Amino acid sequence: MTGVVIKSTGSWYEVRTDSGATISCRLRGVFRLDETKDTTPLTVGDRVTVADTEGDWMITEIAERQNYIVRASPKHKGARQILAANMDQCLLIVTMANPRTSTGFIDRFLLTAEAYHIPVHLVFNKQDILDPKGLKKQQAVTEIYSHIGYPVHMVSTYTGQGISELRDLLRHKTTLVAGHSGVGKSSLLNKLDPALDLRTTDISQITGKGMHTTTFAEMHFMDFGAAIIDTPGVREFGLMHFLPEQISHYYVEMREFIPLCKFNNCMHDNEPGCAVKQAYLDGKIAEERYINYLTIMADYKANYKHWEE
Ligand SMILES: Nc1nc2c(ncn2[C@@H]2O[C@H](COP(=O)(O)OP(=O)(O)O)[C@@H](O)[C@H]2O)c(=O)[nH]1
Ligand SMILES: [Mg+2]
Ligand SMILES: [Zn+2]
Repeated sequence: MTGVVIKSTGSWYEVRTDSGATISCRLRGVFRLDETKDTTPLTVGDRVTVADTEGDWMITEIAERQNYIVRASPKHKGARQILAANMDQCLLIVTMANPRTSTGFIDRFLLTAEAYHIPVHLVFNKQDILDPKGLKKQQAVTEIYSHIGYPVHMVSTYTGQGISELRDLLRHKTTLVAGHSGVGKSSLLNKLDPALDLRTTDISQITGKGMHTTTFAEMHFMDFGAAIIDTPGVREFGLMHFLPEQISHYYVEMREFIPLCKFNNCMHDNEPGCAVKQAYLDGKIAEERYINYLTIMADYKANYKHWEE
């Protein structure tokens, strides 16, 4: 029988079979001996084959992944944790207020998703609380992203704005839902399908750092025919395994200019003859995106040696 891993708690895995049953499985011992630096050989979204062995369900085969996302393992230095696999797309939920998502966070997320070949839609939640100033800021931010090809959606789980369009976007697909704590991910999923009944956290109790109400990634099936992966830990998502000079290639609007730089190892900072910086100076690359790029670069430069350990 085949199915998909919908939850992993370490030694047990919940698998939803293709016939729609949910079963608890163990992983056959041999898979634990793998030579990668992954902390777990199996992740939510993995396609598996299961067999009934002496009354226990065993996972006997893992299909090759179409794609996956990783983060640095919070527990084991130098190891990586695969957060999810086999996604068709990703929804990054952001808010312009209460809490405000920074474009720096959005840009880090987008470049990582580019590297893993996962299309991203930006969902701006909490439309109901934006004052005129907030709306103006949102207008500026959404223009930056839609201009470079990322679809943007304005929604409110309170008023229902944009919810039916989101259902159309998710139907018949597997979608990773990401975003900081407090932006309304759980509320949004409940709004899309109230039967999910996920726990939400009152905004006044959200303290910021280290605040996660979801401990393990989990796949949910919605009544209108959508599979959703809800995952914690996007704060650290993807901050590894890239070399600083790769980053600009994952900045979609920089790609056309990179080959025009004078030096082929150009980092697009202060090198002479840099076509990317020139594009920014000419207004062809948004200032906020370029500034964030420099910050992200500096960060990677400071850290990448550590990832190679
Ligand atoms: N004003 C407003 N608040 C929202 C909206 N969606 C969610 N919230 C609130 O935001 C807080 C965090 O929601 P939650 O779904 O737990 O966020 P999560 O941490 O991303 O899963 C809760 O207090 C929700 O009631 C919205 O569309 N508008
Ligand atoms: Mg939540
Ligand atoms: Zn350059």
